[in-house]
Amino acid sequence: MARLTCPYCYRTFAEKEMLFRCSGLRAANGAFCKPEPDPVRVQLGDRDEVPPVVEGNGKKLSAVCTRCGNTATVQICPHCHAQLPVHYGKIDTRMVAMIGAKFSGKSVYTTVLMHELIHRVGRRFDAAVVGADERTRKEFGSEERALYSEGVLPIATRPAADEQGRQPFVFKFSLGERKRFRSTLRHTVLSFFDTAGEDLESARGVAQNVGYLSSADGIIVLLDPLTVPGLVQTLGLDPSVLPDTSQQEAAKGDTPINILTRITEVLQQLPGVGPNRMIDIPVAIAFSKVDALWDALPEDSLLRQPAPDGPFFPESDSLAMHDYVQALLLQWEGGQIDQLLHKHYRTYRYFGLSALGAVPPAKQSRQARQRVAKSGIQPHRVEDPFLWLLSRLKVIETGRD
Ligand SMILES: Nc1nc2c(ncn2[C@@H]2O[C@H](COP(=O)(O)OP(=O)(O)OP(=O)(O)O)[C@@H](O)[C@H]2O)c(=O)[nH]1
Ligand SMILES: [Mg+2]
Ligand SMILES: [Zn+2]
Ligand SMILES: [Zn+2]
Repeated sequence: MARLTCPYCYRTFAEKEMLFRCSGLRAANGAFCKPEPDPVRVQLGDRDEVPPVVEGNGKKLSAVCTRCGNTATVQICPHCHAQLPVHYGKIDTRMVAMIGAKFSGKSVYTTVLMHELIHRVGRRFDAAVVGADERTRKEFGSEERALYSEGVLPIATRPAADEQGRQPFVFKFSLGERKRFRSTLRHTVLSFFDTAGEDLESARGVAQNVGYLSSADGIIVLLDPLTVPGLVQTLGLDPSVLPDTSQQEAAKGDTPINILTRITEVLQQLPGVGPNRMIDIPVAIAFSKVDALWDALPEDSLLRQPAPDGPFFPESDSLAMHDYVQALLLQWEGGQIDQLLHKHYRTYRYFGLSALGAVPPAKQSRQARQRVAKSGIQPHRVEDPFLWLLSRLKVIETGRD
């Protein structure tokens, strides 16, 4: 039996090791289990009062609480005690990891991508996308509100070491039964971990993400094109129109080739990979913030065209974009990035996207929070890398046209 991977802590376990949480309901004789903080959760920074942990008894979907006699059906991870999505052992889980340099746009991208999946892409595929747990729903809801209703951009994500409690967002993507591309109901659990940029600034920081990267079925690497050496000059972008924060941060931050080199070193340490074997995990190399390049690109540039929106993954459009970005990279930085990817990755593809769709205006003052442009949020091709991974993972069908 294949081992399961917890979408919250990315550790693996056998189905029979799964634990349960007591329902906390009053049993027939009046007994009930009082909620208290769970010491394992407290260590992770979660002090919520919850009913006690119940050991499994061989049955896969329930266990009996020895204290109150109630049947417990809530499955939890044996390592981190997080509540697992319903019938976890029975559904498909795909971990999609996202990683990127500081200031590359990961937090904004996560919020906008999820918003798009829930409100638009879900409908396009006749799929339902929902937060898989209370915390995801609550925290995603407040980040969505900040960005969409209040128009403020997130502050920098704190590094993992600072904050033990930082946990991935977990969503469930459910395709209905009547689809022409799928004949059975199918759930896919998607786990998104928003790394802090600092986590990638040292080999050690990257190594801390190794558990997360090594359990992933697909990886989205987000790269800020404005940090590609030579790009600003080659495109003739006027540096004064670039967002000043981006310039400052980019100067301090890391170049895409350095980031990719470190990620590659981590993935090469996985069992069965080694320095000379190719990495099998599909990797989407997504250039964020392409709106900042639009003015410098011709009107008919592929990076300015919207994506097709049929109920399948548009393979030929995606391949055309891949080739286009590959050619641009050759102009911009002499193809170093492409050489590295070509040498080490069996499956990689380039994407160009913009979560905001417009350059955010400069801040009014040093203390002010940065705001989105007056035109609002107009996402451009944010779902492309994600849909590509889903098509590689056989969750959605690939269109031939
Ligand atoms: N032009 C443009 N700028 C963007 C876009 N998305 C993000 N940005 C800018 O990039 C900044 C950083 O975005 P974040 O999402 O906070 O970046 P991050 O990768 O999470 O950063 P850390 O948490 O510090 O690692 C934002 O404050 C915006 O100024 C986009 O689609 N277009
Ligand atoms: Mg962030
Ligand atoms: Zn109980
Ligand atoms: Zn776990």
